[in-house]
Order: sequence, then structure tokens, then C-alpha cells
Amino acid sequence: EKIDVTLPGTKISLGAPNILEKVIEELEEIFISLGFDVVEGPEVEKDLYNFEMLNIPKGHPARDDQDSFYIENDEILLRAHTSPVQIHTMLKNKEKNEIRIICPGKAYRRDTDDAQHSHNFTQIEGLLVGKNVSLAHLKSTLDMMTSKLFGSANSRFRPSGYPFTEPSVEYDIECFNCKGKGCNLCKNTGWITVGGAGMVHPNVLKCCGYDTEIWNGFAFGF
Ligand code: 2NM
Repeated sequence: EKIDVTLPGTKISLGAPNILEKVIEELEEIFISLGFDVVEGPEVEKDLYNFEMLNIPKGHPARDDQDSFYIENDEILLRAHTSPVQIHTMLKNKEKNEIRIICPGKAYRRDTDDAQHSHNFTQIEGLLVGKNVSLAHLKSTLDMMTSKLFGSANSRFRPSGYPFTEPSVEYDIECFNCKGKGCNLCKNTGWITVGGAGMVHPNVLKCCGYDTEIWNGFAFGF
């Protein structure tokens, strides 16, 4: 038996980076340059970390069986957001000093898949815990992120309501397609919602062992 070494080799086709991984890596670099650490955690979580410690009490609509994937029993579920990673990080921080993290990863919800929904979507959440942290720090951090990601864009906060932040806001940027004039991409509003954010609710900080007379913080989720 002979091998013809002059035969052409098997052609290896090039793959392409996954588009979600690309955006995550880009955002990780942006936030690392701002002094944040990247933290990951489990996708199977306890109800305690996914809801209870985030100031989402029993009976809140967000806990409804219809919204979450409970497995085994009513205490274990596929995480509905990456926020439990932030809770674990605050609990592990025994010295109770400053925290600056982002938590990228998959989240699971009982949504019907369409152009804007997925039952298994990709998220990036962020948490900063410090002293005298303000909404202005939050907005400048988000503006820094969007200007590095998209080039400069006007932005605004709109009032919102989350159980785990107070006050809560939604973060919009001016539509890059029509420059704010209104088009079918931005539903004629001139703005595109990037995500939600707010000042971490004192109940959440207290649950994680932080003295709210000294510490406060902001969080966001996209
Ligand atoms: C969002 C909007 C606002 C958030 C809060 C926390 C924690 F753990 F610090 F309380 N993690 N993520 C948060 C806040 C998430 O997503 C739309």
C-alpha cells in the first residue's frame, strides 16, 4: 500500500466567529477598560438567588410559572436573568468593599420566539457597588459603553420600574438609522431602547450584607 503524497490535501473551510460571542467580547473589552471584571455563573439556579434576594417576592408576576422554566421542583429553575451572578458576587465579597463587574451569559424565559424574543436569550448585566454612587455615574458609564460600541449617539433615561432597582430607568439611544427623525426601525420615535438600569434597591444590598448607610450602587441589564 502506497500513499500518494502529491494528492491535494483535504480543504478545510474557515468558520466565522459567532456574532453573539463577538459582541460579548467587544463589550468585555470596553468594560475591562473602565475597570470592571467579567464574572460568570451557573445557568441552573435556586429561586432564592434568581428572585427572592432580588426583591422579587412570592406572588410577583415575574415569578409566575408561565415566565420561568422551573425544573425538578419549585425551588430550582433555569435563570431568568444573569442577576444571580451579581448576588453571588456580593455574598462572596466578605470584606464588603467596592464591586465593579459585568455578567454576560444565557438567560431563559417562557417567551414565544419571534424577531424580538427568544426563550433562550443572551444578556449582559452590570453591577457597581461603591460610596456616593449616583445616577449620573450610571448614565456616563452607559454613554461610554454606547459611544465606544456604536460611535457617539445622544441618549436618554426614561422612568421605569424594576423590583431590584429604585429609581429604575430605561436607557434609549438616538436611532442610528434616521438620526432621531423617526423611521420604521425605531417605530417612528427616533429612539432605540438599549436596556434597563437603576440604583440597586437597598433591600438587595441589605440581603447581601451591605450596610446601606455606607454603600450604594447601580446596575443595568441589556
Ligand atoms: C436590569 C435592570 C436594572 C440588575 C440589578 C441587579 C442586582 F443584582 F444588582 F440587583 N442585577 N441586575 C438590573 C437592574 C438588571 O435588567 C433589565
